[in-house]
Amino acid sequence: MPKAQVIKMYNGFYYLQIPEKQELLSCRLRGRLKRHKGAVVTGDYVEYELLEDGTGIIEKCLPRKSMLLRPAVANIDQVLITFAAVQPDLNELLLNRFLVLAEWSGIPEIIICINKCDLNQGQEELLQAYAKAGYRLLPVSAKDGTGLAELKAQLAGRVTVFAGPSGVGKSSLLNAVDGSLQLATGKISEKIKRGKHTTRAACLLPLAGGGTVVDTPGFSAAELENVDKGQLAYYFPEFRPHISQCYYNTCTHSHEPDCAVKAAVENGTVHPKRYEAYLNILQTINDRKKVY
Ligand SMILES: Nc1nc2c(ncn2[C@@H]2O[C@H](COP(=O)(O)OP(=O)(O)OP(=O)(O)O)[C@@H](O)[C@H]2O)c(=O)[nH]1
Ligand SMILES: [Mg+2]
Ligand SMILES: [Zn+2]
Repeated sequence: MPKAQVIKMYNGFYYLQIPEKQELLSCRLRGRLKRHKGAVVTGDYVEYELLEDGTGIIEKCLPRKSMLLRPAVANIDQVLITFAAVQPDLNELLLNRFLVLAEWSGIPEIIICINKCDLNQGQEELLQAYAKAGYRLLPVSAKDGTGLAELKAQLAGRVTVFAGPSGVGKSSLLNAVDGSLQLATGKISEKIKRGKHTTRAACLLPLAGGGTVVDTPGFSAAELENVDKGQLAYYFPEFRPHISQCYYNTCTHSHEPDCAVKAAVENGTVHPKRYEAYLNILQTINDRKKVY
């Protein structure tokens, strides 16, 4: 059976890139694959059959190298968590939640990209907590070109997902990196100061300079329904060296005495903002447990 990669999925259709063909092949899923959500997502390699009407049917999903849940994209090397310095304002709780989601997914490389630096360059102090946690920060501007050379170098030879809220400039950045992409972009709403969800589906795009990028629709929430509260601390990479030093091996690093994570916050090894984000997310997980 022939194999191909899912470049895009939209409205129940899956679009495959067929080697040597320009046009994408639009496919449906075989019935048994429809039964569980996420059986096939953008980025998956699949086996398919060609039908007489020129469309295809996906029979099987091949094993994945990696999988990001939101946006749902498989077989990626890195995720660029993209926010804007302003317009829309940087939402740090959402940033932290998204970092947890990416860590939980086991994406090998997680980078924080801050766009619209032409409008505000005073974000460095605010972002120190994340640099201290070990994340690479990329300040860029699709408008004046700041940081685009670094961004290009980071994208070369890899498969990268651009993820982040609507209106932060994911599509604009991709257009700035490779002018041949010509992705649609949309203005920020004057009234609600948010993006207008211009990009509607995650789509794999080959870059002129080598590498593949995935432009994705903006999101305004990061659901952590699969994150186990006992594992949460591991998704804060700078907490990891301390976790085994806590007195209780079931320590949740919140109210317990002799907690090595809290000690690391007190002695300045862990940034207090990240610890607060941890407590906040732990609380939402606890509340969720009570509901069910
Ligand atoms: N000043 C400034 N504006 C920018 C920059 N990058 C993008 N914009 C503007 O921000 C708005 C939103 O850009 P998009 O690229 O559509 O944002 P997006 O993240 O793709 O949004 P969705 O597709 O809705 O998720 C547009 O009006 C862009 O012109 C930048 O670096 N500086
Ligand atoms: Mg977009
Ligand atoms: Zn602890």
